[in-house]
Amino acid sequence: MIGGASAAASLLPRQLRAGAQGDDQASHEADHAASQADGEARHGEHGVAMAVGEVDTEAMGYDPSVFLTDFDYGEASQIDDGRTLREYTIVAVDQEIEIAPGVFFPAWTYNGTVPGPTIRCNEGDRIQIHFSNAGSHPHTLHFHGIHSAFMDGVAGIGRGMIHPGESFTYEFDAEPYGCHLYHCHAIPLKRHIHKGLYGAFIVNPDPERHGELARKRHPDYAESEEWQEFIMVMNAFDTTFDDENEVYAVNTVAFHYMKHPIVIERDRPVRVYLVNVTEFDPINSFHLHANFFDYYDHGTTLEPTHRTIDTVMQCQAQRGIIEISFAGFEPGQYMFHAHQSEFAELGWMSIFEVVE
Ligand SMILES: [Cu+2]
Repeated sequence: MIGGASAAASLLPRQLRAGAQGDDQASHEADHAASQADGEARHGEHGVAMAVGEVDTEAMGYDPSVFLTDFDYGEASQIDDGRTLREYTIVAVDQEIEIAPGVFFPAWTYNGTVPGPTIRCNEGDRIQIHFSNAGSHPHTLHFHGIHSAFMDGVAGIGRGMIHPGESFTYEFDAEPYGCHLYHCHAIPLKRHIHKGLYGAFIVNPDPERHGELARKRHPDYAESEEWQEFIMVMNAFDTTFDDENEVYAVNTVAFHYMKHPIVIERDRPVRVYLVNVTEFDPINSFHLHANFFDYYDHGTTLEPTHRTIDTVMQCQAQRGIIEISFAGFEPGQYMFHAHQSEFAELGWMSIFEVVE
């Protein structure tokens, strides 16, 4: 967001504006006072400027702390050729969501939440997505992966637009293994994506095809059990509909994992499936404090594409897998955030709480 700050700020609660204008001493002090009155825990003497209060996750029917580890393997059955068929049901619905305390956004959603369900399966599985459009606009489901052109979920190609009231079953084999995504491909694309029609699509590598290294990423193998896995979708919201974002997050709710740090068992490795769907800003990033990590671009390799880095950037729809070890580290809070400071101060800031 460039230049839209003051217009946007007038529509945000005072606390979030204070967070957005951290250099302004008066608002900064007001933020401190409001925060202390609220009994909000502060991080450090100077504090981290962020929205105070809580989003009502129960009313919204979406809790980022639950979403983090909620992988949907669908309804599994066996088909004639011996493979596994996985069926998923996705309904597009218009749904208001709360993205920061008191900040509501009129989203278009898959199954009522932003992001939609994290669809996960094993490489080679047959996938059926039973899609219905109960929303107010035509939508599609466009998966990143290898599949027939007819099933691509793009306006004017194959089955094309699914109009309100219509249904269609998308069907394909899960290829290639990796960390992918799905989203609506209706026109205008930037509006349909930014309104909330996206989710992650994870395909576990098959150890029988790719060897031992694949085992640590496949739930049927003991080597995967020690891993602490999380899905993180970097997203943002244009609350004023001027093609600039006012609120940034991982998994939708600004500062959620600052207020509810992600607990990590120190001596078990961490794997983050990271997806960037941020609209309007060309690049987002993930930066970890006090540690380094390995990165697998698109998740389509079993050897890291970057080793020992502490920051990785992704353009829109880029994604990858981050692997972190805190083994032997001092227990405590390890921050991670977008290294675009503006995004961090407007909500994309989080904490790993590393415990022994
Ligand atoms: Cu759409």
